[in-house]
Amino acid sequence: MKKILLTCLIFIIGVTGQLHAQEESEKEVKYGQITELPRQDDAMKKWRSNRFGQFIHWGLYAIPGGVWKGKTYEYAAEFLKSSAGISTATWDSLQYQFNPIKFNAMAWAKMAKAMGVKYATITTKHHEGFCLWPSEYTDFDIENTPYGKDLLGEFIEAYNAEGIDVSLYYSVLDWHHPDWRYKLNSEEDKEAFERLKIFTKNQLLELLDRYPTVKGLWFDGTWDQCWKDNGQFSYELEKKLKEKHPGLVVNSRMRADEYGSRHFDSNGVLMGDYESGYERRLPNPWDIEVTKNDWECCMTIPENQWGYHKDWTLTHIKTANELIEMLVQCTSQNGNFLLNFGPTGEGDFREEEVKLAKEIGDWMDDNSSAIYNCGYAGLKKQGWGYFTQNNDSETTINMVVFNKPINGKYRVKLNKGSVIKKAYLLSKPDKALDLEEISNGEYFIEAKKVKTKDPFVIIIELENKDSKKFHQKALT
Ligand code: FHN
Repeated sequence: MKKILLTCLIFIIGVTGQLHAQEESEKEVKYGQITELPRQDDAMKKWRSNRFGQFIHWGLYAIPGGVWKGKTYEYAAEFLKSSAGISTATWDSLQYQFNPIKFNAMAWAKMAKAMGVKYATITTKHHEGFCLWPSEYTDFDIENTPYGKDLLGEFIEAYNAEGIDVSLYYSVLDWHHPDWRYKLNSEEDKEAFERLKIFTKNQLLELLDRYPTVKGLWFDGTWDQCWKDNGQFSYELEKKLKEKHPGLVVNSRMRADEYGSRHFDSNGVLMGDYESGYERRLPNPWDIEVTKNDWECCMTIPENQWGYHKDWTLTHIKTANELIEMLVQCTSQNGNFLLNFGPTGEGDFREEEVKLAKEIGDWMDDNSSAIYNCGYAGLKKQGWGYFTQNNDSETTINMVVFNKPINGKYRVKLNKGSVIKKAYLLSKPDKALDLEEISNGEYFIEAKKVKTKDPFVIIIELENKDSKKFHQKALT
């Protein structure tokens, strides 16, 4: 009897201690998450079903393209101003050279459509501070260039005409603006930054006023202490923007809470509407935790070039199949894939980008049913590739294959109780593949005669409703 009492006492002390520790670690966060996640409104469901987007980094940095006074700087071309130690006055004078005579918004939009993207995110203003739209809050904008016209408006109209949603990238960090401060070390700094905050808010409201069809805002340049010290401001700004533009989708980079915690608040709660920390990297493909939130990976084709760089021989250039695998992995883990293109100063794309867009588009033509409106299938990833599942189906599962097993037999471990009715190649729906049941819900699917050297899709149709919902609240 004494032993039981002692055990109970130890248990109670342990649990109380844990609860106390948890309460201790939980902070009171006033300026954290605004919208309960995952959002289930139509705008977010459309964002989620899009899966594949085109990122466009375009600004004055496209003119020198990583080369200054005959010297090539290997770092990211949009950072040439700092890489080459160029004065703001000299850099800003590039504005008077910006005349992208080859820019054809409709041609860009048709290339994007053929590639298979459902959305595009374009830099309205990168860190240099130059605005691709005629802003009433600065002369450092497209209106004061030889081009002169509303380039951003042309882009949005052309992409929307092709059925592609447009989101706007906006850098809070602004090298041009005299009131930008990295840290607020003095009263003067604080007064200056208050002016910068008003400027930022005015420009964002201006963008939403001018371009009512945009679907989202993609914030960047929010890593400095000045912004981290302004959690209440970014909280109230997100609320204001969302009140003004119902359905607006905002990335997690916009926010810091009142303790300076970014992306996730000080209690680990995601801010914004989706996590946008996966930049030029992907999660572990076996990671299930990541499937619980909406998220997006933004990716460059070279190792680290967002803006146009004249020399692409400096690093590895990703192949179409590498990029397709990243898109499929994102989809398999409930994420979106935003692939970056850096147009030249004249307004066209380098031939490598055009070629990749075509190759990816050719694959999407045959296989996009495993991408659009698809997500995590609630199944453990296997060595041959990735499972995806259409959010509107519980009995059809996609297997996107990147690694053919030497015996031509694909092991699939479904949820207990799942029974395969039939399996077939997406490219040959009338030819059922041989099945061998290994155990409850585990099978070999035999596909020995697949000749293609590209990734391909096997479709599994189940007898019964799939039980993926047991794993997680579906993000549909
Ligand atoms: O410094 C920028 C960079 O130029 C690029 O815009 C990327 C895109 O995610 N964001 C910043 C680096 O994190």
